[in-house]
Amino acid sequence: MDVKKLDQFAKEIIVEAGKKIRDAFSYDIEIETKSGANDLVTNIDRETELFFIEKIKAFDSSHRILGEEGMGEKVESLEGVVWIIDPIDGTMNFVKQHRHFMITIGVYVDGVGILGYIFDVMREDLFYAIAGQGAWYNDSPMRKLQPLKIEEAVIGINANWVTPNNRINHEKIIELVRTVRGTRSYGSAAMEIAFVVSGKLDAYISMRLAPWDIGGGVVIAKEVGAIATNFNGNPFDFLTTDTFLIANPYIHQLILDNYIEEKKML
Ligand code: 2AM
Ligand code: CA
Repeated sequence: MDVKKLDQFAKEIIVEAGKKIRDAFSYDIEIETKSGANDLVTNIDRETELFFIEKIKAFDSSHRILGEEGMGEKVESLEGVVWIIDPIDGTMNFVKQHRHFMITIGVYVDGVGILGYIFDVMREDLFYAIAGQGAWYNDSPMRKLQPLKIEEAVIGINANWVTPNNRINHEKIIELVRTVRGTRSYGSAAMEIAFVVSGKLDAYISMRLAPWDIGGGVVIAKEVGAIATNFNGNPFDFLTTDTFLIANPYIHQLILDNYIEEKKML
């Protein structure tokens, strides 16, 4: 497989899709809810996913597409070449803020990530990696993550988890928030992952992510030495939703051991 050519093609369609999404702000965006009132989808999410499917199938019809909006074929295994796509990650930001939403794509061959992309559509900023060759922020190579202490860390976490909830022990999260230098919450998992791999955040914690939220990000993570696991310290399960912690390698285990205590689901 010609990875360079595939990378070139992926970048072209991501940039083109980004332009289409920015142009959509001049038209009507139709907003619907999915699993609940805060789970949004728009016609633009669907149109963007279809755009990717058409382009990829024309490039190589044997490639399969696992997209959040489910417009590709049903993907139940990661055999062969699979593109894991979130056409808009952070749909609430897209609808409400008109910024801070990402296109994110991971290309997997027999379950192994070979290309990863996170594209900030409004800033036209691209974080990407080619497995084994390194990671880049636009044209600049990204550095390996450097040692740091937990007290110096800035972490991404949703404020919900600092309040009593049935997923994790919030008292431990309060301790974590008091220990670190600062917290942020951006509303796009892919954006928070892009920030961790480029050292703008030192960890990001989420109770429930889907394969398309992280498929691109974990490929980039590997190249810069960021560690990405579920709360058990195991690799994320790509065929379902899972808990997720991505962090600077110097604090990943420490966060898991000291601050994350999952509650048993009834
Ligand atoms: P989305 O905007 O593509 O749905 C914070 O809301 C982050 O979690 C966003 O990146 C969002 O992606 C993702 N997210 C929202 N609801 C989710 C769900 N039910 N399962 C997995 N990820 C979800
Ligand atoms: Ca999405």
